[in-house]
Amino acid sequence: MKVFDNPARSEWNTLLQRPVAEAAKLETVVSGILQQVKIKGDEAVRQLTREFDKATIDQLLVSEAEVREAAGSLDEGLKTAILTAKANIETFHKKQLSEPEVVETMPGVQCWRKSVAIEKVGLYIPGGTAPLFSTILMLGIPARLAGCKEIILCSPPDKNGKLHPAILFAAQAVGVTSVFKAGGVQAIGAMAYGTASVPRVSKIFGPGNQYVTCAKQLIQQEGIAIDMPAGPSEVAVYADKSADPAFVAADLLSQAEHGVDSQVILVVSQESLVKSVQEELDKQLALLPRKDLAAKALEHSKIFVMKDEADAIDLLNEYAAEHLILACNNANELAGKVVNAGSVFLGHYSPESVGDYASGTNHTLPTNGYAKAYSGVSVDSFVKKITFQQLTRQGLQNIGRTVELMAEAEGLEAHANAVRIRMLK
Ligand code: HSO
Ligand code: ZN
Repeated sequence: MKVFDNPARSEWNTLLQRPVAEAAKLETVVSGILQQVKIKGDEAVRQLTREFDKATIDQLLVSEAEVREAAGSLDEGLKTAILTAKANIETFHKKQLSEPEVVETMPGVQCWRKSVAIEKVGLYIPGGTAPLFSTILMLGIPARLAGCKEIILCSPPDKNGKLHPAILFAAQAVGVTSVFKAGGVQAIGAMAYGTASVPRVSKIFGPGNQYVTCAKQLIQQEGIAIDMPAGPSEVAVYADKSADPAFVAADLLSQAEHGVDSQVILVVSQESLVKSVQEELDKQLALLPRKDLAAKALEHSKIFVMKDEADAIDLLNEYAAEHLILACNNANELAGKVVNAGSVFLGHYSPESVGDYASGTNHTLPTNGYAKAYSGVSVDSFVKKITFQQLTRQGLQNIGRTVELMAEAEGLEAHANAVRIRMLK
C-alpha cells in the first residue's frame, strides 16, 4: 500500500480518485447483446448462456424439484446461519415501513402520502468466483416487506447448468417468486424487456461486473429503474492509537478479497500504525485462499497518515466510502461528524463482515463516491410514494383564491377556471 503523509488539501481530490473504466467500448458490446435479447427473447438468452457460461439450458426457470434438492444438499449449519441473518435483516428493515399520515394543511384541505410497492422487481445475483447468496437476503427481504408482488431472480448457471444450492435456498427463504438460470447482460435484458419465460420488471437490483453495470445503465435509459450506479466495493478504515493492527488488517483484507478492483483506504492518526498494520497484512494475507486477488487489490490501495483528527474526518468525508470503519475509542463522537458514507461501523468490535452478512443493515450500498448523494438499498428502494389529497367544499373556498391568483400570474387561465367554477357553485 502506498503511504501519504498529511497530504495538502489541494491534493486530496486527486489522491482519492477511483479508477475510471473505459465505458465507450463496453457500451457497443453490451447494447448489441441487449438488442439480441430484445428481438429473440429466450432463444437469445439460451444461446448467450451457451457462449458465455458454457451451459446448455432447456428451461430457464428453476423447477421446484431443483429448489427442494438444493435445500436437501445444503449443510444444516449454513442453513441455520442464513435463517439467523434473515431474521436480523427482517427485524432491522421492518422498522423502515411507514403508515400514511393525513396532514391538514388548511381547514378542509387534507394531504397524505402512501408507500406503494413496485409490483414487479428483478434481482441479479452474480455467479463467478464466489456466489454471493447473502445479497439475496439484502434485496429479497426489503422487497418482500415492501409488498412487491413479483420478485424474480436471475443468476448465471455453472457449466452443468446448475445454480449454487445456497442461492436457491436463500431465494426460497426470502420468498423470491421465481428464479431463472441466466446471467450477465442477457439476464438484465431478459428482465428489462421480458421474454417468453422471464417476466418484464419495472426495477432491477443487484451487483455485477462492468458489463452488467453497463447493461443496467443502458436499460435505465429505456425507462426501467435500477437500484443505483454500482462500482467496485470499497472500505475506508480510520485507526487511531487505540486500534488493534491485527483487526485493522483483517478488515482491509476482507474488502480486498472481493476482487482485484476492490478499493481499500486506511487513514491512521500516527506513523507507527503504518508499519504494524503492514506487518499484519503480510501475515494474514499469506494464509488467505484468495490471496492473489487480495494482494492485487492492495497494490492500488492507499494509507494516509493524518495527525489531526478533524483533517482525517474531512478526508474521509471527501472520499465518501461505501463502508467506513471507525477503529477508535471515540467512534461515537466521530460518527456524528460523518456526512458522506454508505454504512458506518463503530469501534473495535464492529467489522464490516457482520454488516455484509448478518447484523441487519443492508450491504447494497453506494460506491464510487456516490455516498455523497445516494443511500443504500432499503425498503424505500422497493416502493413508490404516491401522494393523495381531498378537499371539502369549504376547503376549496379556503385555498381557492391563492390558486386563482397564482394561475393567473402564470398565464394559465384554465387552471384558475378549474378552481373558480367550483367556488361559484
Ligand atoms: N462487501 C460486499 C457485500 C458482501 N460481502 C457480500 C460478502 N458478501 C459489498 O457491500
Ligand atoms: Zn464484503
